[in-house]
Parts: sequence; structure tokens; C-alpha cells
Amino acid sequence: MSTFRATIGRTVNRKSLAILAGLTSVAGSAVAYQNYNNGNKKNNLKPWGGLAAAPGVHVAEKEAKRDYQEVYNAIATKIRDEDEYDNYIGYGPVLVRLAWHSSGTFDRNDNSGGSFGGTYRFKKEMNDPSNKGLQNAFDFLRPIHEQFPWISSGDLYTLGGVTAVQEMMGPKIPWRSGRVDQPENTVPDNGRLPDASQGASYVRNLFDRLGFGDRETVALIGAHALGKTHYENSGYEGPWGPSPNVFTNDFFVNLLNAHWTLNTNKKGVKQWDNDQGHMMLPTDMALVKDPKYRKLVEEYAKDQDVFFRDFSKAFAKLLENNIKFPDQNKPHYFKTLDEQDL
Ligand code: FMI
Repeated sequence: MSTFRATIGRTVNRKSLAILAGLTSVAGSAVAYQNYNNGNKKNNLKPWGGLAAAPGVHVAEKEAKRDYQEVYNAIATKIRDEDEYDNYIGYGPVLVRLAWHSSGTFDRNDNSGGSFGGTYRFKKEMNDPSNKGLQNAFDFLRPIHEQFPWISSGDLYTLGGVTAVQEMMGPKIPWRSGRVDQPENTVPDNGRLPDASQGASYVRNLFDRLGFGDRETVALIGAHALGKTHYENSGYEGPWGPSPNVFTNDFFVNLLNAHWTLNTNKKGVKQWDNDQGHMMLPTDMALVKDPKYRKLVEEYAKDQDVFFRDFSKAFAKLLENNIKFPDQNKPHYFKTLDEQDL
């Protein structure tokens, strides 16, 4: 665990802030909302200032006059304060995974799923076997939601991921507000998130459903530099690299340079291991077996700046899939706690 402690040492050297967890109810954000996908063309116009959208595309609410940096700071401070989670990895990685899983249900064939409705909060989605372990991120965010009851669930889950990436020294992620909580009957069916035991063509198809090409896919999976797999969640076990709470291009460097052996772990699940206690999923290994993916892995291993730039774009797109934002909802580029000297 000493590596984990050593790496978080880079991110926790800041003054502590108290989180005020006083306010009562978690926001249901029951804001009147109309899905365009109702077969009535007239509804493709107005009352959102004439914003038109393709069928099923969600139109975000106009940005409320709220201090989103304050929400960012509350999440960031809680990440810093509760640093003992998961053997001192902290909550950063699991928050990134929640942002991804709550967005990664999107299907561009029918514009269903995605981050807009904040539907992860419903049992049916929470209990999707692919979402095992994310309850920890949800519980982490609960007091934040009590403190800022006006923020929608979709905005909170995505902002949690953005905060986590930036606080773990990753790139700035442009983030826009305006997602609106949707009712339970919009929860997508379970089973839309990828299966980690598969190969390259499966990964390509799955990420194509989300609207991503090879470059974006490889950049996004580079987030596996963060956190670890857990027997109790996925059946896999171990971290991908040496600094699971610092955002780096280590995933690509390690994937190319370490010596990997295919093992069957204690849970009977096949994973690739190296002699440093790191692991790779079959889908991770597919990125060096497939020649097109491999070129990108090599590029990102060589140049962390290029990886940061591409990851930022692709992650912002993932969190905004299928949402049309009014012009006045400008992207926020949040300051980290360090940048604010907090
Ligand atoms: Fe990954 N992931 N991931 N992941 N993920 C994790 C943990 C994890 C898959 C599988 C998988 C992306 C893509 C994909 C991210 C970020 C991202 C685990 C271990 C598995 C099995 C879960 C556990 O606790 O056991 C794939 C193969 C299937 C869903 C896949 O395509 C993407 C795109 C991202 C972010 C952009 C992070 C940060 C973690 C660590 C979580 C933690 O708790 O440490």
C-alpha cells in the first residue's frame, strides 16, 4: 500500500475544509420536461427558445444562476478528506467510473440512455451487475446532494467524474450544466455497458454504439490508469499500474512494456498479470493485439499531452452524449483546489 500512500501524498497536501451537510432532502429535480421523441413534429420547436433537436435528443435546461465551482470544491474537498477509501486510493477512481457508467448506457440507434436523466439513482440501474461497486460513489455523493439540493442527479454524477479527474492531476474537462432528472420508466435495460472479457471487434462495436471512433475509444480506456478491479465487483482483481490515484498515461506505458501472463484468478476469471502486481482485462489487452488500436496505444504511451488532450475531448463528449445545450450554457473549466490555494 505504500505506493498508494506515496502517490496520494501528491494530491492531499491541502488545507482541510469542512463540508456542511445540513440541508434536508435530496433533489428529485422534478422539473417539467418533455422528451422530443413523441412523434409530434411540432414539439421539435419551442418552448426552449426555438431550440430544435433530433428525435429523442434531450434539451438541457438553461443554466441556473448557481455557483458550480462551489459544488466542485465540495466534492474535491471530500475526496481529499476521505482519503482512506479502498486502501488509500481514495474516491477519485470510483467517481470517474460512476460518471462513465451513468453516461455509457447511451444508444445512438434510438437515442436512449445516457447521462441526461440521472437514472442511475433508480434500483433497476444501480443493480445492473456491471454497476457493482458504484454504490460507494453514490453514497459518497449523497451528502453533497443534500448540501446542493438544486443540482440534478445527471449533473452531479458527471460533475463528480470531472472533479475527480482534475483533482487527480488529469486534464481540465469542459463541463456544462442543465441535465434534468427523468422518471423511472426511462431507465435503460441492464446489460448495455461493455463486457470486459471480450476482444477488439466487440470493443469497437460497443463504443461505436456510443458514437466513438478508435481514437476516442483508446483515449477513454486510458482512464484505467486509475483505481483497481475488485473480486467482489467484477471478479477481476488488482490495479492496472503503480499510481491508481494520479491521472497519467501509465496505462499505455505499462500495457506496452510489461510482461503479461494470462492467468485464471481465484474467482475463476481470466486476467493478465505482470510481476509487479498489476493486471489487464481481456478488453485492455485487445488494445495491443489489434493493429489499429495498438498504433494509438503507442502514440499515447509516447506523449502524455496528446493523451490528455484527446481524453478531455472524449470524456466531455461521453458526459454530454445526446444532449443539446442552450447557447448560454457555456462550458465551465473548473479550478482545482490547488489552483485556488484551498
Ligand atoms: Fe473501466 N472497468 N471499463 N472504464 N473503470 C473497471 C474499473 C474502472 C471496463 C471494465 C472495467 C472504461 C471502460 C471500460 C474506470 C474507468 C473507465 C473495472 C473493475 C472493470 C471490469 C470494476 C471493479 O471494481 O471490479 C470495460 C471493459 C467494460 C465496462 C470498459 O469498456 C472507461 C471508458 C472509463 C472512463 C472513461 C475506472 C476509473 C475504474 C476504477 C474504479 C475503481 O473503483 O477503482
